[in-house]
Amino acid sequence: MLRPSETPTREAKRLDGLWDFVTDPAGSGRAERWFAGPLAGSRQMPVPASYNDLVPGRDLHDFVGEVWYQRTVRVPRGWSERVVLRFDAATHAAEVWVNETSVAVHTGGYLPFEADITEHVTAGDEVRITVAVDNRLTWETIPPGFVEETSAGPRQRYFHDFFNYAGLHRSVWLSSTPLAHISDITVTTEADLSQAAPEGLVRYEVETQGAGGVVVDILDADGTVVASGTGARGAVAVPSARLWEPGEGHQYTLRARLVDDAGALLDEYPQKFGIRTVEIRGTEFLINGKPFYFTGFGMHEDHEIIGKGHSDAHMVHDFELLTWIGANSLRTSHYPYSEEVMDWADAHGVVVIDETPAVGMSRHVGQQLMGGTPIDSMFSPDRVGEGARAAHAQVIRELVARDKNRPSVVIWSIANEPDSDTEEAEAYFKPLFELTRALDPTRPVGFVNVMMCPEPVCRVSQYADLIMLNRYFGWYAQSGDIPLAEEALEAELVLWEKHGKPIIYTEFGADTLSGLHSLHGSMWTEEYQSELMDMTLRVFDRHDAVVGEQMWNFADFQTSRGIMRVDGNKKGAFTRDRKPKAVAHLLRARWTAL
Ligand code: GCB
Repeated sequence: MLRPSETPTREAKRLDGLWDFVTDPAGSGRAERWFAGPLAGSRQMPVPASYNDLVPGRDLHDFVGEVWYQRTVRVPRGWSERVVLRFDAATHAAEVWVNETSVAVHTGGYLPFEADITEHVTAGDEVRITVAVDNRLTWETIPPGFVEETSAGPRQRYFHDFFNYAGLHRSVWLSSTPLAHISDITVTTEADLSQAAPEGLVRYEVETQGAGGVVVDILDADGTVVASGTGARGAVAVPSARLWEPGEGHQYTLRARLVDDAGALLDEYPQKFGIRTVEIRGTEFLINGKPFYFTGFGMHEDHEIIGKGHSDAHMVHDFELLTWIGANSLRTSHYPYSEEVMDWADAHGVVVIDETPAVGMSRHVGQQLMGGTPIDSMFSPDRVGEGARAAHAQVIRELVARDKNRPSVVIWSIANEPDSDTEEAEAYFKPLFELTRALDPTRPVGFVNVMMCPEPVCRVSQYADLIMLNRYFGWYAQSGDIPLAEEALEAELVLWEKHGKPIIYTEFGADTLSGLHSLHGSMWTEEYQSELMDMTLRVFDRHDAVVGEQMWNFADFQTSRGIMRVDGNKKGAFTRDRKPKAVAHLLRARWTAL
Protein backbone atom coordinates (compact mmCIF):
# COMPACT_ATOMS: atom_id res chain seq x y z
CA MET A 1 0.00 0.00 0.00
CA LEU A 2 1.47 3.34 -1.04
CA ARG A 3 0.86 6.57 0.81
CA PRO A 4 -1.15 9.34 -0.83
CA SER A 5 1.20 11.55 -2.80
CA GLU A 6 1.09 14.50 -5.19
CA THR A 7 2.77 13.41 -8.42
CA PRO A 8 2.26 14.23 -12.10
CA THR A 9 -0.46 11.52 -12.09
CA ARG A 10 -1.84 11.69 -8.54
CA GLU A 11 -3.50 14.14 -6.22
CA ALA A 12 -4.14 14.03 -2.50
CA LYS A 13 -6.34 15.93 -0.10
CA ARG A 14 -6.13 15.75 3.69
CA LEU A 15 -9.51 15.51 5.40
CA ASP A 16 -8.22 16.85 8.72
CA GLY A 17 -10.19 19.41 10.68
CA LEU A 18 -13.44 19.32 12.63
CA TRP A 19 -15.65 16.27 12.13
CA ASP A 20 -19.10 15.64 13.60
CA PHE A 21 -18.86 13.24 16.52
CA VAL A 22 -21.12 11.19 18.77
CA THR A 23 -20.61 8.34 21.21
CA ASP A 24 -22.64 5.16 20.86
CA PRO A 25 -22.93 3.83 24.44
CA ALA A 26 -25.82 1.50 23.57
CA GLY A 27 -24.02 0.15 20.49
CA SER A 28 -27.09 0.83 18.36
CA GLY A 29 -25.53 2.91 15.57
CA ARG A 30 -25.33 0.14 13.00
CA ALA A 31 -28.87 -1.16 13.56
CA GLU A 32 -30.14 2.42 13.41
CA ARG A 33 -28.10 3.10 10.27
CA TRP A 34 -26.39 6.24 11.59
CA PHE A 35 -24.27 6.30 8.45
CA ALA A 36 -27.41 6.95 6.34
CA GLY A 37 -27.67 10.62 7.35
CA PRO A 38 -26.23 13.36 9.54
CA LEU A 39 -25.29 12.16 13.05
CA ALA A 40 -28.05 13.26 15.43
CA GLY A 41 -26.96 15.34 18.44
CA SER A 42 -23.35 15.52 17.31
CA ARG A 43 -20.63 17.78 18.68
CA GLN A 44 -17.50 18.73 16.76
CA MET A 45 -14.25 16.87 17.28
CA PRO A 46 -10.84 17.60 15.80
CA VAL A 47 -9.02 15.12 13.56
CA PRO A 48 -6.28 14.18 14.23
CA ALA A 49 -6.58 13.90 18.03
CA SER A 50 -7.61 11.56 20.78
CA TYR A 51 -11.13 12.49 21.85
CA ASN A 52 -10.60 11.53 25.50
CA ASP A 53 -9.25 14.74 27.01
CA LEU A 54 -11.08 17.32 24.93
CA VAL A 55 -14.19 17.54 27.09
CA PRO A 56 -14.15 17.99 30.88
CA GLY A 57 -15.42 15.10 32.95
CA ARG A 58 -15.08 11.35 32.98
CA ASP A 59 -17.71 10.40 30.43
CA LEU A 60 -15.63 10.83 27.31
CA HIS A 61 -12.28 10.30 29.03
CA ASP A 62 -13.33 6.82 30.14
CA PHE A 63 -15.78 5.99 27.36
CA VAL A 64 -15.81 2.31 26.35
CA GLY A 65 -17.19 1.31 22.98
CA GLU A 66 -17.74 2.89 19.60
CA VAL A 67 -17.71 6.57 18.72
CA TRP A 68 -18.82 7.85 15.33
CA TYR A 69 -17.11 10.52 13.24
CA GLN A 70 -18.66 12.04 10.15
CA ARG A 71 -18.04 14.71 7.54
CA THR A 72 -18.85 15.46 3.95
CA VAL A 73 -16.27 16.13 1.30
CA ARG A 74 -16.47 17.19 -2.32
CA VAL A 75 -14.55 14.93 -4.67
CA PRO A 76 -12.48 17.24 -6.89
CA ARG A 77 -13.88 17.74 -10.37
CA GLY A 78 -10.88 16.33 -12.21
CA TRP A 79 -10.74 13.02 -10.32
CA SER A 80 -12.18 10.83 -13.05
CA GLU A 81 -10.13 7.65 -12.56
CA ARG A 82 -9.50 5.95 -9.21
CA VAL A 83 -10.36 7.44 -5.80
CA VAL A 84 -8.95 6.10 -2.54
CA LEU A 85 -9.92 6.89 1.06
CA ARG A 86 -7.17 6.28 3.58
CA PHE A 87 -6.91 6.44 7.37
CA ASP A 88 -3.38 6.76 8.72
CA ALA A 89 -4.75 5.26 11.96
CA ALA A 90 -8.04 4.62 13.75
CA THR A 91 -7.57 3.40 17.31
CA HIS A 92 -8.28 0.51 17.77
CA ALA A 93 -10.77 -0.67 15.14
CA ALA A 94 -12.96 1.00 12.57
CA GLU A 95 -15.70 0.53 10.03
CA VAL A 96 -16.02 3.16 7.30
CA TRP A 97 -19.04 4.05 5.19
CA VAL A 98 -19.14 6.20 2.09
CA ASN A 99 -22.71 7.43 1.92
CA GLU A 100 -24.58 4.24 2.80
CA THR A 101 -22.00 1.70 1.71
CA SER A 102 -19.53 0.04 4.07
CA VAL A 103 -16.15 0.30 2.35
CA ALA A 104 -13.61 -0.76 4.97
CA VAL A 105 -13.26 -2.65 8.23
CA HIS A 106 -9.89 -2.60 10.00
CA THR A 107 -8.53 -3.75 13.33
CA GLY A 108 -5.28 -2.47 14.82
CA GLY A 109 -5.07 1.07 16.14
CA TYR A 110 -1.69 2.26 14.95
CA LEU A 111 -1.41 1.25 11.31
CA PRO A 112 -2.99 2.62 8.14
CA PHE A 113 -5.71 1.18 5.95
CA GLU A 114 -7.45 2.29 2.79
CA ALA A 115 -10.44 1.61 0.58
CA ASP A 116 -10.86 2.02 -3.16
CA ILE A 117 -14.08 4.04 -3.25
CA THR A 118 -14.12 4.79 -6.98
CA GLU A 119 -17.47 3.14 -7.60
CA HIS A 120 -19.14 5.04 -4.74
CA VAL A 121 -18.19 8.57 -5.76
CA THR A 122 -18.61 10.95 -8.68
CA ALA A 123 -16.01 13.58 -9.46
CA GLY A 124 -17.40 16.97 -8.55
CA ASP A 125 -20.03 15.63 -6.13
CA GLU A 126 -20.16 15.59 -2.35
CA VAL A 127 -20.02 12.35 -0.38
CA ARG A 128 -20.64 11.64 3.27
CA ILE A 129 -17.94 9.74 5.11
CA THR A 130 -18.88 8.08 8.38
CA VAL A 131 -16.50 6.14 10.62
CA ALA A 132 -17.30 4.07 13.69
CA VAL A 133 -14.16 3.83 15.85
CA ASP A 134 -14.00 1.20 18.59
CA ASN A 135 -11.62 1.62 21.53
CA ARG A 136 -12.27 -1.78 23.08
CA LEU A 137 -9.38 -4.10 23.78
CA THR A 138 -10.15 -7.80 24.03
CA TRP A 139 -8.26 -11.08 24.28
CA GLU A 140 -8.20 -11.07 20.48
CA THR A 141 -6.67 -7.62 20.00
CA ILE A 142 -3.10 -6.32 20.10
CA PRO A 143 -2.61 -4.93 22.69
CA PRO A 144 -4.87 -7.26 24.70
CA GLY A 145 -7.39 -6.33 27.36
CA PHE A 146 -10.93 -7.10 28.41
CA VAL A 147 -14.09 -5.18 29.16
CA GLU A 148 -15.59 -5.78 32.57
CA GLU A 149 -19.32 -5.17 32.91
CA THR A 150 -19.85 -3.54 36.29
CA SER A 151 -22.85 -2.09 38.14
CA ALA A 152 -21.63 1.34 37.00
CA GLY A 153 -21.21 0.37 33.37
CA PRO A 154 -18.42 -1.14 31.26
CA ARG A 155 -14.81 -0.75 32.37
CA GLN A 156 -11.87 -1.32 30.05
CA ARG A 157 -9.07 -3.29 31.70
CA TYR A 158 -5.61 -3.68 30.19
CA PHE A 159 -2.13 -4.60 31.29
CA HIS A 160 0.04 -1.90 29.78
CA ASP A 161 1.19 1.32 31.36
CA PHE A 162 -0.16 4.04 29.09
CA PHE A 163 -3.64 5.50 28.78
CA ASN A 164 -5.92 3.88 26.25
CA TYR A 165 -6.31 7.00 24.10
CA ALA A 166 -8.60 6.52 21.12
CA GLY A 167 -10.08 8.15 18.05
CA LEU A 168 -8.72 9.27 14.71
CA HIS A 169 -5.14 9.92 15.79
CA ARG A 170 -3.66 10.60 12.39
CA SER A 171 -4.65 12.14 9.09
CA VAL A 172 -7.46 10.98 6.83
CA TRP A 173 -6.85 11.27 3.09
CA LEU A 174 -8.82 11.34 -0.10
CA SER A 175 -6.58 10.74 -3.07
CA SER A 176 -6.67 9.96 -6.75
CA THR A 177 -4.59 7.59 -8.82
CA PRO A 178 -4.86 6.50 -12.45
CA LEU A 179 -6.77 3.26 -13.11
CA ALA A 180 -3.57 1.53 -14.23
CA HIS A 181 -1.32 2.34 -11.32
CA ILE A 182 1.66 1.47 -9.17
CA SER A 183 0.41 -0.28 -6.03
CA ASP A 184 3.56 -1.00 -4.03
CA ILE A 185 7.32 -0.49 -4.09
CA THR A 186 9.97 -2.39 -2.13
CA VAL A 187 13.58 -1.22 -2.04
CA THR A 188 16.50 -2.96 -0.36
CA THR A 189 20.09 -1.81 -0.53
CA GLU A 190 23.61 -3.07 -0.16
CA ALA A 191 26.87 -1.17 -0.15
CA ASP A 192 30.40 -2.31 -0.92
CA LEU A 193 32.00 -0.92 2.23
CA SER A 194 35.49 -2.00 1.20
CA GLN A 195 35.68 1.03 -1.09
CA ALA A 196 36.33 4.56 0.08
CA ALA A 197 33.46 5.79 -2.08
CA PRO A 198 31.20 2.72 -1.76
CA GLU A 199 29.14 1.48 -4.65
CA GLY A 200 25.53 1.04 -3.64
CA LEU A 201 23.35 -1.73 -4.98
CA VAL A 202 19.65 -0.93 -5.05
CA ARG A 203 17.23 -3.81 -5.51
CA TYR A 204 13.67 -2.86 -6.24
CA GLU A 205 10.32 -4.40 -6.89
CA VAL A 206 7.42 -2.37 -8.25
CA GLU A 207 3.93 -3.85 -8.08
CA THR A 208 1.35 -2.59 -10.52
CA GLN A 209 -2.34 -2.96 -11.32
CA GLY A 210 -3.43 -2.89 -14.95
CA ALA A 211 -1.40 -2.92 -18.16
CA GLY A 212 1.90 -1.09 -18.63
CA GLY A 213 5.64 -1.45 -18.25
CA VAL A 214 7.83 -0.14 -15.43
CA VAL A 215 10.83 2.17 -15.70
CA VAL A 216 12.71 3.48 -12.70
CA ASP A 217 15.21 6.24 -12.04
CA ILE A 218 17.26 6.74 -8.91
CA LEU A 219 17.47 10.43 -8.04
CA ASP A 220 19.95 12.04 -5.72
CA ALA A 221 18.77 14.57 -3.12
CA ASP A 222 19.20 17.38 -5.64
CA GLY A 223 17.10 15.57 -8.26
CA THR A 224 19.96 14.34 -10.46
CA VAL A 225 19.36 10.91 -12.00
CA VAL A 226 22.22 8.68 -10.82
CA ALA A 227 20.98 5.31 -12.10
CA SER A 228 18.10 3.88 -14.12
CA GLY A 229 16.44 0.54 -14.71
CA THR A 230 13.66 -1.10 -16.68
CA GLY A 231 11.22 -3.74 -15.55
CA ALA A 232 9.08 -4.37 -12.48
CA ARG A 233 12.00 -5.74 -10.53
CA GLY A 234 15.71 -5.40 -10.81
CA ALA A 235 18.93 -4.15 -9.30
CA VAL A 236 20.83 -1.02 -10.23
CA ALA A 237 24.23 0.17 -9.08
CA VAL A 238 24.76 3.63 -7.64
CA PRO A 239 28.45 4.53 -8.01
CA SER A 240 30.04 6.55 -5.19
CA ALA A 241 26.90 6.29 -3.13
CA ARG A 242 26.31 8.71 -0.30
CA LEU A 243 25.26 6.55 2.61
CA TRP A 244 22.40 7.14 5.02
CA GLU A 245 24.22 7.58 8.32
CA PRO A 246 23.09 8.12 11.92
CA GLY A 247 22.86 11.88 12.33
CA GLU A 248 22.83 12.43 8.58
CA GLY A 249 19.74 11.15 6.86
CA HIS A 250 20.83 11.20 3.27
CA GLN A 251 18.08 9.76 1.08
CA TYR A 252 17.64 8.90 -2.56
CA THR A 253 14.35 8.70 -4.42
CA LEU A 254 13.34 5.78 -6.57
CA ARG A 255 11.04 7.34 -9.16
CA ALA A 256 8.87 4.57 -10.54
CA ARG A 257 6.94 5.14 -13.74
CA LEU A 258 4.29 3.01 -15.33
CA VAL A 259 4.27 3.60 -19.09
CA ASP A 260 2.22 2.27 -22.00
CA ASP A 261 3.65 0.63 -25.15
CA ALA A 262 4.27 4.01 -26.75
CA GLY A 263 6.15 5.18 -23.66
CA ALA A 264 3.41 7.55 -22.50
CA LEU A 265 3.20 8.06 -18.73
CA LEU A 266 0.37 6.19 -16.98
CA ASP A 267 1.43 6.63 -13.35
CA GLU A 268 4.38 7.97 -11.37
CA TYR A 269 5.35 7.46 -7.75
CA PRO A 270 8.45 8.66 -5.87
CA GLN A 271 9.68 6.31 -3.15
CA LYS A 272 12.38 7.59 -0.81
CA PHE A 273 15.01 5.23 0.57
CA GLY A 274 18.52 5.31 1.98
CA ILE A 275 21.59 3.27 1.16
CA ARG A 276 22.97 1.79 4.35
CA THR A 277 23.82 -1.55 5.88
CA VAL A 278 22.87 -3.03 9.24
CA GLU A 279 24.70 -6.02 10.63
CA ILE A 280 25.22 -7.83 13.89
CA ARG A 281 28.69 -9.25 14.35
CA GLY A 282 29.25 -10.95 17.69
CA THR A 283 28.22 -8.40 20.27
CA GLU A 284 28.59 -5.48 17.88
CA PHE A 285 25.76 -3.64 16.16
CA LEU A 286 27.13 -2.23 12.92
CA ILE A 287 25.63 0.47 10.74
CA ASN A 288 27.57 0.85 7.50
CA GLY A 289 30.21 -1.44 8.95
CA LYS A 290 30.86 0.83 11.95
CA PRO A 291 29.95 -0.03 15.57
CA PHE A 292 26.87 1.92 16.57
CA TYR A 293 25.96 2.81 20.17
CA PHE A 294 22.29 3.71 20.71
CA THR A 295 21.57 6.74 22.89
CA GLY A 296 18.08 8.05 23.44
CA PHE A 297 14.74 7.00 24.79
CA GLY A 298 11.72 4.85 24.70
CA MET A 299 9.08 7.42 23.85
CA HIS A 300 5.31 7.78 23.64
CA GLU A 301 3.00 9.63 21.35
CA ASP A 302 1.47 11.56 24.23
CA HIS A 303 0.65 15.19 24.82
CA GLU A 304 -1.70 17.28 26.92
CA ILE A 305 -5.13 17.80 25.32
CA ILE A 306 -4.48 15.94 22.05
CA GLY A 307 -3.46 12.64 23.68
CA LYS A 308 -2.06 10.43 20.94
CA GLY A 309 -3.11 12.71 18.10
CA HIS A 310 -0.32 13.58 15.72
CA SER A 311 0.74 17.23 15.64
CA ASP A 312 3.60 18.48 13.48
CA ALA A 313 4.41 21.22 16.00
CA HIS A 314 4.73 18.79 18.91
CA MET A 315 6.70 16.36 16.75
CA VAL A 316 9.21 18.97 15.63
CA HIS A 317 9.65 20.16 19.21
CA ASP A 318 10.22 16.60 20.46
CA PHE A 319 12.84 15.95 17.78
CA GLU A 320 14.53 19.27 18.57
CA LEU A 321 14.74 18.16 22.20
CA LEU A 322 16.27 14.86 21.10
CA THR A 323 18.89 16.81 19.17
CA TRP A 324 19.48 19.15 22.11
CA ILE A 325 20.07 16.25 24.47
CA GLY A 326 22.34 14.42 22.03
CA ALA A 327 20.11 11.37 21.43
CA ASN A 328 20.80 9.43 18.25
CA SER A 329 17.93 6.94 18.46
CA LEU A 330 14.47 6.13 19.78
CA ARG A 331 12.21 3.14 20.23
CA THR A 332 8.61 3.50 19.10
CA SER A 333 7.45 2.14 22.46
CA HIS A 334 4.86 0.59 22.43
CA TYR A 335 3.23 0.81 18.98
CA PRO A 336 4.05 2.07 15.48
CA TYR A 337 4.30 5.86 15.44
CA SER A 338 2.83 8.20 12.86
CA GLU A 339 4.43 8.19 9.44
CA GLU A 340 5.37 11.85 9.87
CA VAL A 341 7.57 10.82 12.82
CA MET A 342 9.16 8.11 10.72
CA ASP A 343 9.71 10.55 7.84
CA TRP A 344 11.54 12.88 10.18
CA ALA A 345 13.73 10.07 11.50
CA ASP A 346 14.59 9.03 7.94
CA ALA A 347 15.36 12.57 6.87
CA HIS A 348 17.47 13.47 9.92
CA GLY A 349 19.33 10.25 10.55
CA VAL A 350 17.55 9.30 13.77
CA VAL A 351 17.96 5.55 14.33
CA VAL A 352 14.70 3.75 15.14
CA ILE A 353 13.78 0.51 16.90
CA ASP A 354 10.35 -0.04 15.36
CA GLU A 355 7.92 -1.75 17.73
CA THR A 356 4.58 -3.48 17.22
CA PRO A 357 1.65 -2.71 19.57
CA ALA A 358 2.19 -6.04 21.35
CA VAL A 359 2.44 -4.73 24.90
CA GLY A 360 0.75 -5.72 28.15
CA MET A 361 1.33 -9.44 27.76
CA SER A 362 3.01 -10.10 31.08
CA ARG A 363 1.16 -11.73 33.95
CA HIS A 364 3.66 -10.19 36.38
CA VAL A 365 3.27 -6.59 35.21
CA GLY A 366 -0.44 -7.12 34.57
CA GLN A 367 -0.96 -8.21 38.12
CA GLN A 368 0.76 -5.07 39.44
CA LEU A 369 -1.23 -2.78 37.20
CA MET A 370 -4.49 -4.55 38.05
CA GLY A 371 -4.10 -3.75 41.73
CA GLY A 372 -2.68 -7.15 42.65
CA THR A 373 -5.37 -9.38 41.07
CA PRO A 374 -3.37 -12.54 40.32
CA ILE A 375 -3.16 -13.68 36.71
CA ASP A 376 -1.97 -17.26 36.43
CA SER A 377 -0.95 -17.24 32.78
CA MET A 378 -1.14 -14.77 29.87
CA PHE A 379 -0.55 -17.17 27.01
CA SER A 380 -3.49 -19.55 27.21
CA PRO A 381 -6.42 -20.39 24.91
CA ASP A 382 -8.85 -18.18 26.85
CA ARG A 383 -6.45 -15.21 27.09
CA VAL A 384 -3.64 -14.40 24.67
CA GLY A 385 -4.29 -17.40 22.43
CA GLU A 386 -4.78 -18.16 18.76
CA GLY A 387 -6.96 -15.11 18.14
CA ALA A 388 -4.33 -12.76 19.55
CA ARG A 389 -1.56 -14.52 17.70
CA ALA A 390 -3.40 -14.05 14.40
CA ALA A 391 -3.84 -10.34 15.22
CA HIS A 392 -0.18 -10.14 16.25
CA ALA A 393 0.93 -11.72 12.95
CA GLN A 394 -1.27 -9.23 11.12
CA VAL A 395 0.26 -6.17 12.82
CA ILE A 396 3.72 -7.50 12.03
CA ARG A 397 2.72 -7.86 8.35
CA GLU A 398 1.23 -4.38 8.26
CA LEU A 399 4.15 -2.78 10.12
CA VAL A 400 6.79 -4.29 7.85
CA ALA A 401 4.71 -3.36 4.81
CA ARG A 402 4.47 0.23 6.03
CA ASP A 403 8.05 0.78 7.15
CA LYS A 404 10.11 -1.63 5.03
CA ASN A 405 11.73 1.11 2.93
CA ARG A 406 12.77 3.27 5.87
CA PRO A 407 16.52 3.58 6.41
CA SER A 408 15.96 4.80 9.99
CA VAL A 409 14.46 1.45 11.00
CA VAL A 410 17.30 -0.87 12.01
CA ILE A 411 15.50 -3.33 14.34
CA TRP A 412 11.99 -4.80 14.45
CA SER A 413 10.83 -5.16 18.05
CA ILE A 414 7.94 -7.62 17.88
CA ALA A 415 6.77 -7.19 21.49
CA ASN A 416 7.39 -5.31 24.72
CA GLU A 417 7.75 -7.25 27.95
CA PRO A 418 5.68 -10.35 27.28
CA ASP A 419 5.92 -13.32 29.58
CA SER A 420 8.81 -15.23 28.10
CA ASP A 421 9.45 -17.83 30.76
CA THR A 422 6.82 -20.40 29.82
CA GLU A 423 6.49 -23.11 27.22
CA GLU A 424 3.29 -21.42 25.96
CA ALA A 425 5.11 -18.12 25.45
CA GLU A 426 7.88 -19.84 23.53
CA ALA A 427 5.35 -21.61 21.31
CA TYR A 428 3.57 -18.31 20.75
CA PHE A 429 6.65 -16.32 19.77
CA LYS A 430 8.75 -18.72 17.73
CA PRO A 431 6.50 -18.51 14.62
CA LEU A 432 6.27 -14.72 14.96
CA PHE A 433 10.05 -14.43 14.77
CA GLU A 434 10.02 -16.67 11.70
CA LEU A 435 7.28 -14.60 10.11
CA THR A 436 9.13 -11.32 10.68
CA ARG A 437 12.35 -12.69 9.20
CA ALA A 438 10.48 -14.08 6.21
CA LEU A 439 8.88 -10.69 5.60
CA ASP A 440 12.17 -8.83 5.98
CA PRO A 441 15.44 -10.74 5.93
CA THR A 442 17.45 -7.48 5.99
CA ARG A 443 16.88 -6.29 9.56
CA PRO A 444 17.59 -7.83 12.97
CA VAL A 445 14.52 -8.97 14.89
CA GLY A 446 14.13 -8.82 18.65
CA PHE A 447 11.69 -8.33 21.48
CA VAL A 448 11.99 -6.46 24.75
CA ASN A 449 12.55 -8.68 27.79
CA VAL A 450 10.84 -7.99 31.13
CA MET A 451 12.72 -8.00 34.42
CA MET A 452 10.70 -10.91 35.82
CA CYS A 453 11.91 -13.22 33.03
CA PRO A 454 15.67 -12.93 33.43
CA GLU A 455 18.41 -15.14 32.12
CA PRO A 456 18.21 -18.16 32.26
CA VAL A 457 14.42 -18.49 32.70
CA CYS A 458 13.66 -16.52 29.51
CA ARG A 459 12.84 -19.01 26.75
CA VAL A 460 12.29 -16.50 23.94
CA SER A 461 15.61 -14.61 23.76
CA GLN A 462 17.18 -17.54 21.92
CA TYR A 463 15.10 -16.56 18.86
CA ALA A 464 16.17 -12.91 18.91
CA ASP A 465 19.14 -11.47 17.03
CA LEU A 466 19.96 -9.20 19.94
CA ILE A 467 18.98 -8.76 23.58
CA MET A 468 16.78 -5.83 24.57
CA LEU A 469 16.26 -5.37 28.29
CA ASN A 470 13.96 -3.20 30.42
CA ARG A 471 15.45 -3.00 33.89
CA TYR A 472 14.37 -1.09 36.97
CA PHE A 473 17.09 -1.83 39.50
CA GLY A 474 16.87 0.98 42.04
CA TRP A 475 13.20 1.55 41.31
CA TYR A 476 10.91 -1.50 41.30
CA ALA A 477 13.71 -3.65 42.74
CA GLN A 478 16.22 -2.50 45.37
CA SER A 479 13.94 0.52 45.62
CA GLY A 480 15.86 3.56 46.79
CA ASP A 481 19.08 1.61 47.33
CA ILE A 482 21.61 2.59 44.68
CA PRO A 483 24.53 0.43 45.90
CA LEU A 484 22.42 -2.73 45.98
CA ALA A 485 20.85 -1.83 42.66
CA GLU A 486 24.29 -1.50 41.11
CA GLU A 487 25.24 -4.97 42.31
CA ALA A 488 22.04 -6.52 41.00
CA LEU A 489 22.28 -4.83 37.60
CA GLU A 490 25.89 -5.89 37.22
CA ALA A 491 25.20 -9.48 38.30
CA GLU A 492 22.37 -9.94 35.83
CA LEU A 493 24.18 -8.30 32.93
CA VAL A 494 27.03 -10.77 33.27
CA LEU A 495 24.54 -13.61 32.70
CA TRP A 496 23.10 -12.02 29.55
CA GLU A 497 26.56 -11.48 28.11
CA LYS A 498 26.88 -15.24 27.74
CA HIS A 499 24.49 -15.11 24.78
CA GLY A 500 27.26 -13.42 22.80
CA LYS A 501 24.74 -11.00 21.28
CA PRO A 502 24.59 -7.21 21.45
CA ILE A 503 22.60 -5.91 24.42
CA ILE A 504 20.53 -2.74 24.35
CA TYR A 505 18.96 -1.48 27.55
CA THR A 506 15.65 -0.24 26.20
CA GLU A 507 14.31 0.96 29.56
CA PHE A 508 15.67 2.03 32.94
CA GLY A 509 14.70 4.96 35.11
CA ALA A 510 12.82 6.32 38.07
CA ASP A 511 9.54 8.18 38.55
CA THR A 512 10.43 11.77 39.32
CA LEU A 513 8.27 14.71 40.26
CA SER A 514 9.74 17.74 38.62
CA GLY A 515 10.69 20.23 41.32
CA LEU A 516 10.95 17.68 44.12
CA HIS A 517 14.40 17.71 45.73
CA SER A 518 16.33 15.88 48.41
CA LEU A 519 19.81 15.82 49.91
CA HIS A 520 19.33 12.26 51.16
CA GLY A 521 18.55 10.25 48.04
CA SER A 522 14.76 10.29 48.45
CA MET A 523 12.92 8.49 45.69
CA TRP A 524 10.77 10.60 43.33
CA THR A 525 13.24 13.52 43.51
CA GLU A 526 15.27 14.93 40.66
CA GLU A 527 18.44 14.05 42.56
CA TYR A 528 17.42 10.40 42.86
CA GLN A 529 16.64 10.11 39.16
CA SER A 530 20.08 11.52 38.35
CA GLU A 531 21.79 9.29 40.86
CA LEU A 532 20.09 6.20 39.46
CA MET A 533 21.01 7.28 35.94
CA ASP A 534 24.64 7.82 36.90
CA MET A 535 24.84 4.38 38.47
CA THR A 536 23.15 2.63 35.55
CA LEU A 537 25.33 4.27 32.92
CA ARG A 538 28.44 3.47 34.96
CA VAL A 539 27.54 -0.21 34.83
CA PHE A 540 26.90 -0.09 31.07
CA ASP A 541 30.30 1.52 30.53
CA ARG A 542 31.99 -1.51 32.07
CA HIS A 543 30.53 -3.89 29.45
CA ASP A 544 31.38 -3.89 25.77
CA ALA A 545 28.36 -6.06 24.93
CA VAL A 546 26.10 -3.15 25.90
CA VAL A 547 25.59 -1.28 22.65
CA GLY A 548 22.77 1.00 23.65
CA GLU A 549 21.06 2.98 26.38
CA GLN A 550 17.53 4.23 25.93
CA MET A 551 16.23 5.75 29.11
CA TRP A 552 12.59 5.38 30.12
CA ASN A 553 11.00 7.73 29.22
CA PHE A 554 11.61 10.76 27.05
CA ALA A 555 8.77 12.62 28.79
CA ASP A 556 6.13 12.05 31.48
CA PHE A 557 2.99 10.52 29.99
CA GLN A 558 -0.60 9.68 30.86
CA THR A 559 -1.64 6.27 32.18
CA SER A 560 -4.80 4.76 33.57
CA ARG A 561 -5.61 5.63 37.18
CA GLY A 562 -3.86 3.63 39.85
CA ILE A 563 -2.00 3.77 43.11
CA MET A 564 1.33 3.44 41.28
CA ARG A 565 0.86 6.62 39.23
CA VAL A 566 0.53 10.32 40.09
CA ASP A 567 -1.48 11.73 37.17
CA GLY A 568 0.49 9.43 34.92
CA ASN A 569 3.97 7.97 34.67
CA LYS A 570 6.64 10.42 35.79
CA LYS A 571 9.78 8.73 34.51
CA GLY A 572 10.37 11.36 31.86
CA ALA A 573 13.64 13.20 31.37
CA PHE A 574 11.22 15.96 30.45
CA THR A 575 7.86 16.74 32.02
CA ARG A 576 4.74 16.11 29.99
CA ASP A 577 4.93 19.74 28.81
CA ARG A 578 8.58 19.17 27.90
CA LYS A 579 10.45 21.04 30.64
CA PRO A 580 13.82 19.40 31.42
CA LYS A 581 14.37 17.67 34.75
CA ALA A 582 17.89 17.63 36.21
CA VAL A 583 18.58 14.28 34.57
CA ALA A 584 18.14 15.82 31.12
CA HIS A 585 21.25 17.94 31.71
CA LEU A 586 23.18 14.89 32.90
CA LEU A 587 22.26 12.95 29.78
CA ARG A 588 23.01 15.90 27.57
CA ALA A 589 26.51 16.24 29.01
CA ARG A 590 27.15 12.53 28.43
CA TRP A 591 25.57 12.07 25.02
CA THR A 592 26.90 15.22 23.39
CA ALA A 593 30.41 14.16 24.48
CA LEU A 594 30.18 10.56 23.16
C1 GCB B 1 8.00 -1.02 31.72
C2 GCB B 1 7.12 -0.87 30.54
C3 GCB B 1 6.66 0.56 30.34
C4 GCB B 1 6.30 1.17 31.69
C5 GCB B 1 7.53 1.16 32.57
C6 GCB B 1 7.27 1.75 33.96
O1 GCB B 1 8.74 -1.94 31.86
O2 GCB B 1 7.69 -1.36 29.37
O3 GCB B 1 5.57 0.58 29.47
O4 GCB B 1 5.80 2.47 31.56
O5 GCB B 1 7.97 -0.14 32.73
O6 GCB B 1 7.48 2.92 34.14
O7 GCB B 1 6.80 1.01 34.81
